[in-house]
Amino acid sequence: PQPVFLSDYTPFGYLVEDVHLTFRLDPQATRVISRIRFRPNPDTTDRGFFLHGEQLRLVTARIDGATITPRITERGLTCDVPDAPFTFQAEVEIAPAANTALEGLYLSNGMYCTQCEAEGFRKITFYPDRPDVMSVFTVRIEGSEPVKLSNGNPTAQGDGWAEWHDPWPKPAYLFALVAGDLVAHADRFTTASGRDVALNIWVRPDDQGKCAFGMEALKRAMLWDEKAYGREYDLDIFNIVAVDDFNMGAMENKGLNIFNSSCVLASPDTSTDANYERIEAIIAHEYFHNWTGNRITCRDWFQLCLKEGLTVFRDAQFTSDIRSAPVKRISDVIALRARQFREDNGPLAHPVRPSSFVEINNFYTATVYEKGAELVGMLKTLVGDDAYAAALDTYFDRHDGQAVTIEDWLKVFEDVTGRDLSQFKRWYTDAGTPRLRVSDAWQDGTYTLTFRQMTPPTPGQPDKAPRVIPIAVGLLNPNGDEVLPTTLLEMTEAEQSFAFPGLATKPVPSILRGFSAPVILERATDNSERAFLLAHDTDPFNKWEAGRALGRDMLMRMALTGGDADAAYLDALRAVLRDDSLDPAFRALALRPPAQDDIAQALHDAGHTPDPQAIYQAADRLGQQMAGHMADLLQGLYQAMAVPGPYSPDAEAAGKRDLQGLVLSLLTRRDGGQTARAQFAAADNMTQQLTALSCLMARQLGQQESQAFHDQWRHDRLVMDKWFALTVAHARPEDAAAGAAELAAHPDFNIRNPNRFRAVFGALAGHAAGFHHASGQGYATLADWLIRLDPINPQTTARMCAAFETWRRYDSARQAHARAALQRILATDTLSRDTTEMVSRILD
Ligand code: B3K
Ligand code: ZN
Repeated sequence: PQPVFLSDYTPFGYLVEDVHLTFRLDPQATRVISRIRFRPNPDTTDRGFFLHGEQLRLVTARIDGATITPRITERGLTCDVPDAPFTFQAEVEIAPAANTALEGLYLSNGMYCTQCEAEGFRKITFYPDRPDVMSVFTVRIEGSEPVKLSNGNPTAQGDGWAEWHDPWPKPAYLFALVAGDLVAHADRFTTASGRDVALNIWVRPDDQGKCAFGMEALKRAMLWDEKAYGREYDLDIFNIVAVDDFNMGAMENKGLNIFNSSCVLASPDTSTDANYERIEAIIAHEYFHNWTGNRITCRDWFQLCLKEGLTVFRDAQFTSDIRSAPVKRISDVIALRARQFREDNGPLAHPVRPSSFVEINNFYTATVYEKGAELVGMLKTLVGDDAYAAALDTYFDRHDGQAVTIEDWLKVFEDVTGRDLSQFKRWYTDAGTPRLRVSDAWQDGTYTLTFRQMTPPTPGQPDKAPRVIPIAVGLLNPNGDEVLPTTLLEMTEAEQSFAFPGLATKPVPSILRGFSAPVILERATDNSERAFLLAHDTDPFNKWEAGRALGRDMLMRMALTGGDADAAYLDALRAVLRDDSLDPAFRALALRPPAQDDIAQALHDAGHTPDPQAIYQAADRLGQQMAGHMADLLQGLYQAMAVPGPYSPDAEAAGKRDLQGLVLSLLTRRDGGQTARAQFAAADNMTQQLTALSCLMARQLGQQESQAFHDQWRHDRLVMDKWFALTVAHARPEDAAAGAAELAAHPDFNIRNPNRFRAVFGALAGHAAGFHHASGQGYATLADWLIRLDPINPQTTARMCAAFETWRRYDSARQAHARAALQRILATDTLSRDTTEMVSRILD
């Protein structure tokens, strides 16, 4: 398959005045009747007329009423058109029931729904399916389903039909249709300017009791966007629909957001604290897209980060505002390192704005989303809060209703601040995580920090020029007092020094506070300085980071030598654990050691070949030694973190339960599972039930509880996903692959449901010692199942191939197993374009 290049962009030769669509719903043979008014685009002289269309059976096509016989290929349709405004009409037939790829119009549990981003609309009808073609849609749905929804406002309905009109011009990727036997959890919201908006969360009747939290989250998000960004909602109705079979989390279709049911349905007895927080964030994220994505959209798919990076940044601000800002920042950096740094350091590395792709669905990545959000955060840090606010106001004013580029975005900041952002733009165009090496000097009362930046080569980009890096720094006196509060250093050279004169004693530096740039900080430092920062840093992120670095280096050493944990480290953790002035959620983050995959990456970066089994054992030893070192504190803390009263998912209660769960995992290493069993039996909420089960299973003590859990929840799909995932996650390394394969034979396993597939095989991929087991069984088993899934659902298959992206870190025997598995996937007959691209890049 041929790649598409950013540099080849040309506008479409025609503008679309408006679109009328009629759907006659039928599982095997839905008719889609379109009437599209085109006129020549004055901005171009290119008059080639091509409409995308895939897997469509054309029944009739007309231009200005006259039947035509267009030329049709696998990718779309061409025909001769007048050099003047004209109307194109088509009737096509599609088969939603046969659509297992979950892209276009498909059926999920008898309910019709759509997913069009990025290029799914072309599986619904012939259309210029590109984001820079924006138009006004009117939709008529005919069918016996009691509820029929589309974008915009409802305009008319009768027996067996409903009509919708969306007044806001939009690209086809934001089109949506839903029809089924649904019930609404309804509410209302009045916007700042007094618009009364009807809000609905549509679900299957059984799920009606799981909507209240999502609705509250939606209203919080609507209010927040008015206050923080001055953005109001712009239709009379906002609908959310929960769908069980969905390739990702959710989709921001105009006025009709469609959600994976796991990202909207919540109840105390079936959802964990983490689920609640994620639901709140995703509802906010999709809602925020109404302005950053929908009103202002992307000119082409290379600009995906324009909407995704900005919207992730906005949802993170929202979560920080309504929960704990330091906890949110720390959690986001943990995720960034685990997913984006890993991606940036392997064969799938690509710029935040890629310059070519084969299948755009393969670029909905941690780099585009999470690193994209970091770039927005760095811009804000560099220009300051007020200029950021002014720039966003200008962006909304200047580009409302347009499909724009990263150049347009940066130009807004340049115009508002007078800054030249050409060097900053490298963050968008150059892949790779910069390494920032720091050294210091102390002379005559002046402390000097010297930084060197270096970005390693990434696929297609051997050499990297220096970037502008905002480095937030503070200085502490050896007694713990802050002598320099957080100060921003702006690094622009490959190597640069910053002097701090007039100090009485040599300070201790706290560098990259708040993680002010997505870089890897390299600094030769000793553990006593880290322990000092863990105890004294006033910046919560760097306080956590100091402990993290200690834990990482120690685990690396333990994995390499088979040795024990440092007593000094255990003492430092003990001090954090008992420090009641610290937020319990922060304490839990500080006590949780780095993930095994992070240790593997760190060992690889340090020039070692990581041994997943040795890392697994080191992590286990550390847990055992932590439990021993803190044994006398555990029962007391376990009791102290109990949250009285009925369950509430608020941040404070969730933080206590998180710390309590961590304490329980240590306690379970000492009391044979007694406390965990009691908690499992008494739990009145999923967080505590699942935590208890997880603690037991981690010690291979939970067979009975696992069975009881299974029997209790076997009729709840979302809870069963947790059970499937936990069963694999807690398998012994040597059993993980076989365990996953065995679960795939469970009567409730369903390869067509992405949540269930991810529960089992995502958990295998996430089981570092199991997936990378020396036998090669982890690789072989995942390959077996990806080969099976590919013809059913290429998107989810391709995404899960990223499990293999770290294969070159390991020893030659493991590499041979991984290569064989990857080559076996690639050799599969009629492998999808999506998976072909991913596996080829990984093997390259
Ligand atoms: N924009 C969608 C993602 C679409 C993914 C297409 N493969 C959800 C989001 O980012 O909000
Ligand atoms: Zn998004």
